[in-house]
Amino acid sequence: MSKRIPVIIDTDIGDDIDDAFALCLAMQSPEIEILGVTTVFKNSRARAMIAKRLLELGGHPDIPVAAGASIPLSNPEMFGKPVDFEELPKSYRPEYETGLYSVLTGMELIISILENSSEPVTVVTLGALTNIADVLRYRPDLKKKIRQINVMGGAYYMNWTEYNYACDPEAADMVMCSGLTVKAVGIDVTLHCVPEKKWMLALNSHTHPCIQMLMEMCRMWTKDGNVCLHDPLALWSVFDESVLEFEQQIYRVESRARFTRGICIKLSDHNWQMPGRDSRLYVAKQVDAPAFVARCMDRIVSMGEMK
Ligand SMILES: [Ca+2]
Repeated sequence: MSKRIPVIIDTDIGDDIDDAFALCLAMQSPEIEILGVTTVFKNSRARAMIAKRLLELGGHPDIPVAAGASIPLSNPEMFGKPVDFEELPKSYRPEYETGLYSVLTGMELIISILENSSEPVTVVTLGALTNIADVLRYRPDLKKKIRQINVMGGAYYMNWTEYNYACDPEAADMVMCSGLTVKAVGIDVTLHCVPEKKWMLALNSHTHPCIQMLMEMCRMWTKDGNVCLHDPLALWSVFDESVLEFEQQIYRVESRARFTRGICIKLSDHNWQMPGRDSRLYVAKQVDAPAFVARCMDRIVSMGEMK
């Protein structure tokens, strides 16, 4: 098989369950090599513990995990309310503590991986973009070591302030303006990616310890068992764009307004006179949700099977 794509996964695992699904999908995807996992937003230490435990149970104790920025660049409140940056994630349990995560910060781990990689690395962001913005601020010379950034974040075709961008609008805007190739899947497409009940039943009766932890986390997050595969779609887009239609556009993330901090504004239109063809931002316009959900869930339920 062809060479694997080196990736760093930056995640706010521990609240919405889709990050844990994305990590399981990553472990089940031979197209990629996970060089490291970093965590972001609010209690990033607890998030690192969760990620480390899930990777261990999935058979990858060797993948380094580092706790990244808990606090955004400049965002003391979200949706008009203050944020408790030390709050534990909803699907955290003390049993997940292994103590084996990296002594480096998230930013340091990303820098170290980029410095030591012989080829450009793909960064996949599944939460606020604070860690990546910090890397770009402190080590702009390492841009050349980033192949592209695959982002779950934003809403591009509907009027909605998406959560990851609302967590840290300044960081999201910095990544948009970085000049790096950014492939963004927004919530307007990921909302369509809901697994049918048969997949959840298969996971509920699964015997693999990693899947059992995934479902334990799932029950702590949602009472009704509803899951939406936002983050797994961003991960999937790293190695297979056939289920997506991307559009080259210019967007900026609003950071100065009172009610719309974190909202995406399209600038590649006739008013702003910025042609999208000059942009290196590609936003997902369509997804073949049935095809993606089936392929993604098939990989996750196959965990532990002999290949
Ligand atoms: Ca996430």
